[in-house]
Amino acid sequence: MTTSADYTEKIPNNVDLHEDRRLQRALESWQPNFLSWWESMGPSLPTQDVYLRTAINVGREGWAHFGHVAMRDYRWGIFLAERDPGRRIGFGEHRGEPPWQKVPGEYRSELQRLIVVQGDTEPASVEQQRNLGATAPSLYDLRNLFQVNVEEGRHLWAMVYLLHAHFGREGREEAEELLHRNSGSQDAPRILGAFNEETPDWLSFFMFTYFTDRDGKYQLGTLKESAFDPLSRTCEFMLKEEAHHMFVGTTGIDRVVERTAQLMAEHDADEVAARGGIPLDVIQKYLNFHYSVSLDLFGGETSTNVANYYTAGLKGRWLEERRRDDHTLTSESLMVDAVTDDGQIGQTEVAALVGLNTDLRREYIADCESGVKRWNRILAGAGLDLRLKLPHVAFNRRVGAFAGIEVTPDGERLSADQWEHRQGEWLPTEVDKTHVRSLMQPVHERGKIAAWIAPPRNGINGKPFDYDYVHLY
Ligand code: BYC
Repeated sequence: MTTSADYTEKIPNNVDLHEDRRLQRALESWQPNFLSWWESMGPSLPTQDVYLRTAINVGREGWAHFGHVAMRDYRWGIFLAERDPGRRIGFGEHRGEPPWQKVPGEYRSELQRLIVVQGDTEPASVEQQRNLGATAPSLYDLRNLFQVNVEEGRHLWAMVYLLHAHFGREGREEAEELLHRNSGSQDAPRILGAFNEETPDWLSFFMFTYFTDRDGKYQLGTLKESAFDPLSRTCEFMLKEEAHHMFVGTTGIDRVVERTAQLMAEHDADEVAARGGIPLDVIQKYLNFHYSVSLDLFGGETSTNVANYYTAGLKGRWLEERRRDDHTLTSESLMVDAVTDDGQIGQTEVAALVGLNTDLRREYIADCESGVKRWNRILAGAGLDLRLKLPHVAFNRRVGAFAGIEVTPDGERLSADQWEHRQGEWLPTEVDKTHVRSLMQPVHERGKIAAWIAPPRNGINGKPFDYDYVHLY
């Protein structure tokens, strides 16, 4: 295996695909199906070409090439991070043993399930973002959207490679299914909740890339620890690409908040909408929505699935090697969020193994706080007293311990009736969404930007903001 990609092949790869003709043929027969999915479910705005990065090397430096490419000619490829010959399994009952290069029979179905769930999210996000090009606030943003889209397409390739290479006929069938399920479909929806929600406007897109892509970061981080070495190495490289997706979300929300703060400081909080900005309370409602549906992506507060995954060595913890414990957790306990017997929100002590979804969700929440701090610094810098905040962990949850209760963003219990009447105070209403959508007028002119968002500080890859990032027809 080499670190650099072979681009002479039909499917660029660094896994010596040409040495396994059967696998190569199987993937080459999946390729046209992927391309026809991309044509029908991928970005709907026609473009001549886009200034995109393409992965060329999995090493630390110089891993990507930037240039204008027609999106249908993008070279989606298969790249695994370099193999570490000294690697040992870091947790669970196989701790200390060499990692597996093949799938052990006893863990086959669990591993396949994890890979399918991960793979399902990638094309789902492309489908959700399909129509955003038509309303991009600038060519810079348009290019970033397409960069995210092509890389989510590549992440699908990453999972499909594992399914084809290691899971035989069932794996090939699952790879087909990944192209047949669709976000929001009645008959064949995507597997996880957040991936069937709409991303109808750019505020949603930035919130999605901040909060939902960040779930991706944490889930990939746990799969990077996996004893199944090909999965670990795939996820390691995906995380590298993922960083840009979260950058798009973080700085996107920065720029929306900056523009709103500017309008509030110059005029009056009530005048933001009239002057073409997005009111801060609407930004807060979008944040509440995307954060809460992303919390659901971590599964239940307690889960026997996650205990089994960990013990078997399939899915570790975030930064497993930095944890100061025995990495098997058989005699540890953990406090997890729960609704107590008297109906109060509290905590309960459980075996650490079954609480691992909570452990990961907590890491994620701490990371989300850092974004809120940034955005509040922007508000403070504009001389404003108002602040954004993350809602309570039990707010608007549909999965886990809080699925059956309703609370305010401050964590106050509500009856179902009260929730029904008051949810519009905290989640985007039709009026809010219609207003945000009305602002989404495309700005496809070089160097120009929509009025509801501030321009970025820097362009991409050292290019200026007014670079011709996308050539439209
Ligand atoms: N919606 O035992 P539990 C990304 C299911 S994002 C619907 O508590 P577990 C990306 C669950 O599957 C990262 N169903 O859950 C971001 C289980 O069903 P089964 C994606 C849900 O198994 C942006 C049942 O409920 N990667 O990469 O401990 C753009 C009981 O649940 C949901 C992964 O998620 C939900 N929200 O944990 C592009 C990693 N939550 O098995 C890409 C792989 C739970 O009983 N997946 N359920 O039929 C996993 O590790 C786990 O499957 C989960 C759930 C963390 C998702």
